Amino acid sequence: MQIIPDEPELAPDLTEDGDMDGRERKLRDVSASAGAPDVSADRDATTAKGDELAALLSQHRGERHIIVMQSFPDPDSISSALAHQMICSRFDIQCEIAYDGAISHLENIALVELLKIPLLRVQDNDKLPSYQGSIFVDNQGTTSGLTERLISAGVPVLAIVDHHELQNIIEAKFTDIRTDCSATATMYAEYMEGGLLRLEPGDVEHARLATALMHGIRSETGGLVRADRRDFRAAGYLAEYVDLSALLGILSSQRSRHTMDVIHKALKSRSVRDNYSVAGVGYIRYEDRDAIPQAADFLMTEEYVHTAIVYGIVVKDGEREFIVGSLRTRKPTLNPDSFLKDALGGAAPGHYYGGGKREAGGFEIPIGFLAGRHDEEYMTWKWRLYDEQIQRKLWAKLGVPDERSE
Ligand SMILES: [Mn+2]
Repeated sequence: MQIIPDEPELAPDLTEDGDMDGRERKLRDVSASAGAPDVSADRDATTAKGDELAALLSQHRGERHIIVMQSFPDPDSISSALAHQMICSRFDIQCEIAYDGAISHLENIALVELLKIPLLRVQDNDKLPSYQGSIFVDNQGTTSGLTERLISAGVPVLAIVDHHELQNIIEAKFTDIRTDCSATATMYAEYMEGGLLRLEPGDVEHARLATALMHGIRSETGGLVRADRRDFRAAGYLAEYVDLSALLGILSSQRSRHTMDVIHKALKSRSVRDNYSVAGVGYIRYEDRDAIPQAADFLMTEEYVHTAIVYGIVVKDGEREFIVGSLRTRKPTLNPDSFLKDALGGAAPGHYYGGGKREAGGFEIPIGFLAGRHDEEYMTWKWRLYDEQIQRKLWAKLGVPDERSE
């Protein structure tokens, strides 16, 4: 790394004398000159985006909006949605936080229960036309079943705030998509600190929000292990408002028995080659879908493994069936988004089965013609067929000879 000598003292007219801004700017300049990555540009961009979001929200005062999370919401999306909801209430906008799948991860249930976050599970379409706008947080419409339904109901997309790779499925009036950001919760903490919602000590609602966002950032960065400067800054801002006993309660939740069973299946069926661990877990209940990423996380704990992929056939009430898979990687050169798009392809141009962000990705492949529960033998054959096809595609794309048949 190139060491840049200390910059000369800033000319007095560059600092707004005496105030916080002046001091802050000086501090930033010192960190930049020490060769550390310059986060001030990011922060300025965030402030600009925050102002833009505030302008949009003031144009929509008095309205009712729906905040759309992915079908199976994680702590990052739940906490970001809560932040959006609380910011909106300052603009007299009433928001409901919605999803269409299930919350089954016990840690997520604990988050929602302990912090009393009201979530709406949307089943029928009756109420959808009553919303005057939709907001997509921590997703861009690709991982929610509500996207198409809201568009059919004529609800305009007002905003997208996300950190996944650009999906280009929906367009919004306001878009803030930062693929270099570890968590959407970090983005919201930055908006808040920038003035959209200044946290106050002793405010119970603010403590609730700070706790949720802290958990969102922690869980999205592997307990802050993968956090970068921005995440630590955001966490630093939230820290003094966090309800520690609630956070401890969330973190001490255990795994359900169904999740343990799925992890057990993944361990038994995994094949490990060249530091890649790949496992098919067979049929699993819709409610246990969250067990798949947890199993992938678990396979990552085996020595030498840098990438884990776990998938299974998720069955919803015997009606809808689809392959669901999760990818986790520590390999810097493996981009989960492009890897899954290339390996598995898609149903139509631009509509891929999978996608992701840094270090994690997921895929969903509908089982059309072969769907339906029949006798044992049929079910076994169906699983084998899909298992075989996915393994072939993954190993081929990884460039590792598939030696399972040996
Ligand atoms: Mn996220």
